[in-house]
Amino acid sequence: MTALLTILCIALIAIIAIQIGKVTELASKIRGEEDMQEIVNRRSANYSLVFMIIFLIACIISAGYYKNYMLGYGPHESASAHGKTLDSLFNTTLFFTGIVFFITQIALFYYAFKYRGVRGRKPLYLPHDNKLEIIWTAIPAVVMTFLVVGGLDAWNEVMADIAPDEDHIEIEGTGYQFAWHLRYPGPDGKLGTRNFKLINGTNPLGQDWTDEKNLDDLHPSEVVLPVNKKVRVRITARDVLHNFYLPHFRVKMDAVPGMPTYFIFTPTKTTEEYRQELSNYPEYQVPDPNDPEKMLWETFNYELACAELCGTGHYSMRRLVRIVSEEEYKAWLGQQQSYFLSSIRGTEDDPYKNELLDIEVKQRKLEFSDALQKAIDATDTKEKVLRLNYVYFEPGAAKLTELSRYELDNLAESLNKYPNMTIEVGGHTDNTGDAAQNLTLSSERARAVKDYLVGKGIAAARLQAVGYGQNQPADTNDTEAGREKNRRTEFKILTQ
Ligand SMILES: [Cu+2]
Repeated sequence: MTALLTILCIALIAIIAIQIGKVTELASKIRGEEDMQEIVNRRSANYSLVFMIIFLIACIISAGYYKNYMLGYGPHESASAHGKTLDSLFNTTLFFTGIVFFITQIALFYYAFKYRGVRGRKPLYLPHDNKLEIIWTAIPAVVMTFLVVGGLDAWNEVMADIAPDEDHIEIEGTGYQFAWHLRYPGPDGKLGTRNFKLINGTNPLGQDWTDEKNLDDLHPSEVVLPVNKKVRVRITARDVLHNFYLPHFRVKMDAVPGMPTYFIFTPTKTTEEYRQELSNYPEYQVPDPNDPEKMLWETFNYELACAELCGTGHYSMRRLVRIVSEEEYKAWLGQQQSYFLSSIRGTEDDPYKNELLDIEVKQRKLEFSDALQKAIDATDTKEKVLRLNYVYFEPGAAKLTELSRYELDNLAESLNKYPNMTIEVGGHTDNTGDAAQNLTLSSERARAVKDYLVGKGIAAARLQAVGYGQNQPADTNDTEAGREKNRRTEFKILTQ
């Protein structure tokens, strides 16, 4: 409807213009050509002055009207430390170019008015004027020098790399058609090496799994960063040119295939703080069209975009960015799974198939002490029984596998930590084979665990070894998964 009305208005204006033209033509025939020309000139000159005034006023009003939507003003002051420098640089430039803008617009229209065609007036021909040339070369040159020097200074400050030993987090963003693949270092704080030749369906970044630094790296789906902490973003691309753009932080850097770039910034406002800031402005106290239950300020999120038109799916490169407190960041980081452990471990790309990795040892240790703490705190005797998840035996024998020692060492350590604790080690089998043999095997296996612990210096009196055979299944014996659950070694806390 609006479009139709607009078209109708334009058509009407065109018709009016044509009619005026016709009337003018007719009038000129009656009054004489020259008289008429002068009247037209004066009228056009007046119109252009009116146009200039309306135009300049509209410029000022629209700037005021849209101020709170624009980056750099109102609630959109930079959310990063360096962003303030860039914003003030921008405002300085805007100040000088604004002055020039108004002077040139006013001069342009004023002179068009002043020197309109008047009968008998001779044009002045000005071939060259040294004074004028000097003025309009020297003034811009001086202003430009200040702007460029100031700009260079700001550039050097913003682009300075991390100093050695400076506290920071390093993350990585890799652009591809059409998303960002993010990578965070794991607990070691270091990103592992990459090699483009290793990129395949399961290794999207070409991480070299023989580099231990890669094993704990995370591939999160959103950018989460702690407030007031320096972040160095490594920026790479896998196919075409992309651009890593965080508008609210004034971070923008090309992602170039084959040429890693970087950007360093310090977020200074959490997402929540930014929302609170927005809530002070009436422009954001309106319902969000996408979620009418909430106000616009409540649904605000920082975002990562691609600022390079990189193909048809370019728009889908948007990612959410959350800035949180240090504690929230640590909690979030703790929930993220290492990409190697969750997607590569145990597959044919895993170069460590028959070893236990340091990170796994640490992870299992934590898992064990968490479970033990729960059992110690529990009042129900059923909850005092813990399964030794990583204790295995050679098939049909009571010989512990090599990798079982890690879990047993955790148990031995805990027994040392709680000197009054006594436990019963229980061996269990599934129901395949002879029941009597199963009972013997489970007793021998429980015994093997006890012997191992005694070997680690735990007093034998604190340990009882009992074989339960197939008599206490934990699950059904009808499925392979159930039987696997039934073949187990447990320990029960007797006293603590
Ligand atoms: Cu892109």
